[in-house]
Amino acid sequence: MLGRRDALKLSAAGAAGIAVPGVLGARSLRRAFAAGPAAPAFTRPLALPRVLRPVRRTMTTDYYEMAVREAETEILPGVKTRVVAYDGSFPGPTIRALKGRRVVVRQSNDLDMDVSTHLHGGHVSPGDDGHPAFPVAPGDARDYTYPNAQPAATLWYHDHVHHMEAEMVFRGLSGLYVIDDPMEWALGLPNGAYDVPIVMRDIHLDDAGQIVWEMGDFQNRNTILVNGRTQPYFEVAARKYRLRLVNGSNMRFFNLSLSNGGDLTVIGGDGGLLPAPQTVKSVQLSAGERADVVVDFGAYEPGTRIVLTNAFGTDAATREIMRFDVGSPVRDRSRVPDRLGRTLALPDADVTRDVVMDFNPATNEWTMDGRAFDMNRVDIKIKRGQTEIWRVKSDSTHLPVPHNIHLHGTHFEVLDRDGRPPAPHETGPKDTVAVMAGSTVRIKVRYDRYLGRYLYHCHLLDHSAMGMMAQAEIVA
Ligand SMILES: [Cu+2]
Repeated sequence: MLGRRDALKLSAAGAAGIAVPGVLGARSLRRAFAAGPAAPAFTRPLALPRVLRPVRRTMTTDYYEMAVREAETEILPGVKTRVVAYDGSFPGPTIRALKGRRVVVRQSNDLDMDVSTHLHGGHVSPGDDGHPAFPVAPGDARDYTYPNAQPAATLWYHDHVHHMEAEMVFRGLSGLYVIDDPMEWALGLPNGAYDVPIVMRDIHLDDAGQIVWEMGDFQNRNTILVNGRTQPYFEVAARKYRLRLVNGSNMRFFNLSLSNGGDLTVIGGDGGLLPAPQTVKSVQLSAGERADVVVDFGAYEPGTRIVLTNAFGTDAATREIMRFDVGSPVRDRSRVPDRLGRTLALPDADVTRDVVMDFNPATNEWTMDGRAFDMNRVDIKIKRGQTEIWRVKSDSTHLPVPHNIHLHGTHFEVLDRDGRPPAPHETGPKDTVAVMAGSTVRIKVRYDRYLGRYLYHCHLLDHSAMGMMAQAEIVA
């Protein structure tokens, strides 16, 4: 947490045009800014992103097409907000893939600038990973091939174009990508209409309801959206639901709980199902992280209203994310078995390396191991199949702010955080993990698929766009 002096320092940095970092709990700083336009809470129903239909199916492959273009959406009731959107949808359309069945997405670019689409959490070849070295030029298109040879999981796709990813994601370029698995269906978890995406993000709107983009402008992003709308309500039957919680913010961390103190049963994390369900009272998600939770609304009386609460919020608009309105009981045959997925079960590590995330006050750049990103530079070479332990440290000497780390191309195990065990939602395969100011998270990593270059970076996108990114080359 920041003290007042730190907040003042950050305030000065902001005035000087420096990328102001995302700050948890900087209440004194936040109060200095006026809130944006607001809609009354819980007046509109939860919107569900539309599910994209394949344009063609073969024995092995589902083919999709979408265009990146400008569009208008109704974030606030009755107000048209200009966004940049996949296929004109905000958030982008959902792709539901099947494990073991290939997906090819043709992304065409109707903007007047480059784009590059990354499937976050997907195990895909370096050429299909949305690396900024392979952008799609205006008027062009690119086919991205996703093998889906990985466990069922809640993934998301978003823009990763060089230096502009933070702005483009902020303006709307992200969407859900869910890998389903018939083996998972056999577990009996809530599915169909009871499997619901909850994609949360913050945004800064001006008085006319238009997006205000400024790098590092965390303290003004005080409007929270769920599936693209402010503070929706969701009428649920009195039964179990699977909620796919996704933090699609650029920088904001959420600490989520139910306002009635009810249980959240975490069943999955970034990389798919946890080994076993974990019943908790709260789940903390940094930008880019996901957690699948089951909530049994059958435990509550019809008519009960439960707010999904963010303990990191500083006012009603940032604390009260959405509301569940419990309706009548319905037959519920779903269950949460005691055993779900698997750990990566990686062997003992061959190599240990340190990764240090820091800020360089001389250049105003965010750095990984003292350097800002250069896409023509390989920062580390890793032998394919080798198990490594990374000690990832958020160095708080220059700016005491939280970061996280996201690895492209593989999953990792979270070993510990400052010597303490990982949080319940961190007990399965992960691709993104929070690294709080001054703390060190140890992860165990193995790249065992493709050779080539993969990014690793802070997923506070205003940080990665300002240098906090590096690349590993996987070698034979
Ligand atoms: Cu960061």
